[in-house]
Amino acid sequence: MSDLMELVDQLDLVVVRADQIAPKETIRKAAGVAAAVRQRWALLTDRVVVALVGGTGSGKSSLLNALAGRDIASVSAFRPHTDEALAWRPADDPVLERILVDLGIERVVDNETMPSLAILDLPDMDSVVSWHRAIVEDLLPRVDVIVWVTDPVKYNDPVVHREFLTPLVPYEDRLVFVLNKVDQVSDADRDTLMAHYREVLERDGYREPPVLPTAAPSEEAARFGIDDLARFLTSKIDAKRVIVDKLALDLARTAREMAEGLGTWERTGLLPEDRSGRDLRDRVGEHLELLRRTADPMTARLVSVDAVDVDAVAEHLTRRAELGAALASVYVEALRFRAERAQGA
Ligand SMILES: Nc1nc2c(ncn2[C@@H]2O[C@H](COP(=O)(O)OP(=O)(O)OP(=O)(O)O)[C@@H](O)[C@H]2O)c(=O)[nH]1
Ligand SMILES: [Mg+2]
Repeated sequence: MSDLMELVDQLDLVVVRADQIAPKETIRKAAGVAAAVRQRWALLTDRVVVALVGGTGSGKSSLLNALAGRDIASVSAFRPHTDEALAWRPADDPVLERILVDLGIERVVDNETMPSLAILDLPDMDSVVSWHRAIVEDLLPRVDVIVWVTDPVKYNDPVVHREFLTPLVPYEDRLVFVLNKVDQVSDADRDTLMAHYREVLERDGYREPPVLPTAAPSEEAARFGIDDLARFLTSKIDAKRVIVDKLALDLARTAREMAEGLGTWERTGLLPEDRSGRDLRDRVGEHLELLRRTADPMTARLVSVDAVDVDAVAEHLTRRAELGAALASVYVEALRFRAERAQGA
């Protein structure tokens, strides 16, 4: 199972070689993903980090309290409320402790009932408070599983589906959908809403999305579906499979984005492996000559014979194309790795 780490090594190599070729921000981002994949892979056990994510007031903190069976997260009728991530996690678990440190989570409460899970209560993802949103945007790509919490009023919000849920479709195995506050609707309406929510998610692109109804109000007697949610999280999630699949997809997407940023994703006539077999240096020279003849006076001056070092341009393009080829290989191999594992190979 070391193939994925070989791909991380390849991405790291590209990152090192991309200096002066790719924009600094692209390099920084790819290096960050490579490091995160390596870190999570090194701590691959049956431990899972699950995050409660959703709009303000959907009941994330209330759900965490209901799962814990005691008040560990602050709940409020005022919006937005939670302003820092809180982890409910087993004490004395060095693996989870390390993962939470890597995620930068400082507030923790002991979980005595779910030995393999750390459940995070996060601030709202649609916040008017910019740093709430920043916290969620930072953690969302890095946690293992996302419990997407919504309620009977907001589950069909087109902005949320467009901006948050549709882009997460490739990661569908990491997502569980919770329709909270179902105590506010009749049993018949609950079934209709659940069916409609599934339909909306399928329209987004999700295949068979798991949707669970819950009620987590402050009165314990009125709670509903909490045991089912706990059972789903503890027994329906195949930790290693979900995590490895996510890491492979992280790598593939990063490689592709970087190649697109370099302009090598779609082939240009200036790639060294051009079918004509002619020397790249000649082709660069011809390209510049064409520009000189056809360009407006300003551009023509920029590519004048004296100003352009054809060898340097050819070398730059060669290096760029080599990086592009390496990135394409990381992309293809990461997806192949993913597909083979999905088939149980
Ligand atoms: N009736 C009912 N009320 C709920 C339920 N879940 C939460 N609430 C209430 O909804 C309000 C918001 O709950 P919170 O748990 O603070 O919501 P949150 O998603 O953590 O909100 P932020 O921290 O602002 O993102 C509180 O007044 C809760 O008591 C539920 O299932 N049913
Ligand atoms: Mg909250």
